[in-house]
Amino acid sequence: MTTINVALIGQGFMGRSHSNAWGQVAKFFKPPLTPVMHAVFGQAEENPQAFADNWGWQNASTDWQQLVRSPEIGLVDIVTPNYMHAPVAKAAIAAGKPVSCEKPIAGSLADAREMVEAAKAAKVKTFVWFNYRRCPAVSLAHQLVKEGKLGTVRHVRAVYLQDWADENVPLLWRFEKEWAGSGAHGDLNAHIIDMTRFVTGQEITEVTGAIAETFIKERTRPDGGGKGKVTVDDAVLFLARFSGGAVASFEAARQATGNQNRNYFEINGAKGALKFDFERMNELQYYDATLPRAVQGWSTIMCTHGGDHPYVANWWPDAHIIGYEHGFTNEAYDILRVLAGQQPTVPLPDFEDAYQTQRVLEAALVSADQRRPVSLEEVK
Ligand code: NAI
Ligand code: SOE
Repeated sequence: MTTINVALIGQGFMGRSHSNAWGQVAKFFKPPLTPVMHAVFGQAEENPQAFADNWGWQNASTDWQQLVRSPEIGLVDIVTPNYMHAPVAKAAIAAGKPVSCEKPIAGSLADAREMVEAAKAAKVKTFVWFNYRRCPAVSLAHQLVKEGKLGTVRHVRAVYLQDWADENVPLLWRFEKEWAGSGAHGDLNAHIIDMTRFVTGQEITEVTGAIAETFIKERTRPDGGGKGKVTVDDAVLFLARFSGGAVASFEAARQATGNQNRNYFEINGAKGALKFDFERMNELQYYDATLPRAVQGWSTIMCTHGGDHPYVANWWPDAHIIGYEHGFTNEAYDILRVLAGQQPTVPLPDFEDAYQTQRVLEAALVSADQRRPVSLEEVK
């Protein structure tokens, strides 16, 4: 059996979801490489040994620099705050290791560019955890557009709305530019930019009309050191054009009361339309406009049939639905396939691909700041 030793860098929310994925993947899939949960990094005060014991990591470390250089490690998996993605990735790449990194690829466009260049120069494989591509319903949407079921795509409408960030939430790293790069924008718009690029198979060529707002300007420091300034957005909205001629709107928000995790897109083409809402993640809505008008209407596809829908054959029987964590396990499977020289089940974003999403994020910030349309050609 061929194995690969994984080092996980970080042990927060994504540390838990990735630990679950690496632990589950070989039980449900037959990956060409079997991951060994070799070591996890955490800060000393987080007690990495307890995390390792709970999740099945063989070793715990408080020194990520040493860990990513260790000759025993075959894949470095990064789940730290955004501004740590670049230093960890570059150190791992310098040591010749493949890297899988959480989204957004980096806190800034400059960091993202350096990561892409380092990976190209070292010829190492890279991956970015845009996990929602691996919801079977989103994978199916990608396939339907590719098969031409929508015809020419004319409208793309995407929102990622959450409501967790009221005044009582402390000044987490997510609210500081130094750590996060941006707020709801890099956190949530990154996902819907990636998903709509993936589903349409097109690139965004222009961003215009962007608005960024920070509603809650100060928050209590988690260490009890009084109030600190919020230096990122709470909400960013923008309009865009896709390379195939479609017009698009995007909205990310953290205080959109009533929307707990509404990751939603709607795509309207000349021959049909699609709707996806993560809060009903096993379903894809499809409208076939080639049917006689008398019988046209939205149909709800339960994306749980192993014969037709990606990944689900490895999970449960029809309509025994899957959840949030399965997207990560599906992604771990595809990472292992690519590392073994095989094709992923559906396209898997690498650093270069995630850099294109980062360019769109950057274009929207420039548009909001300078109140003007921004061509993606300007954003290198
Ligand atoms: P978190 O705050 O829960 O955990 C971050 C971890 O990074 C900490 O537990 C710690 O181990 C490490 N860390 C934090 N500060 C550090 C420092 N100063 N030095 C060294 N290590 C440090 O964050 P979360 O939610 O796990 O986010 C991590 C990354 O995953 C972010 O890039 C975020 O955007 C991404 N993310 C992606 C999601 C997805 O749906 N794909 C969902 C949630 C987060
Ligand atoms: C918090 O806003 C968060 O966990 C994001 O960081 C993720 O990327 C998103 O998928 C869910 O919400």
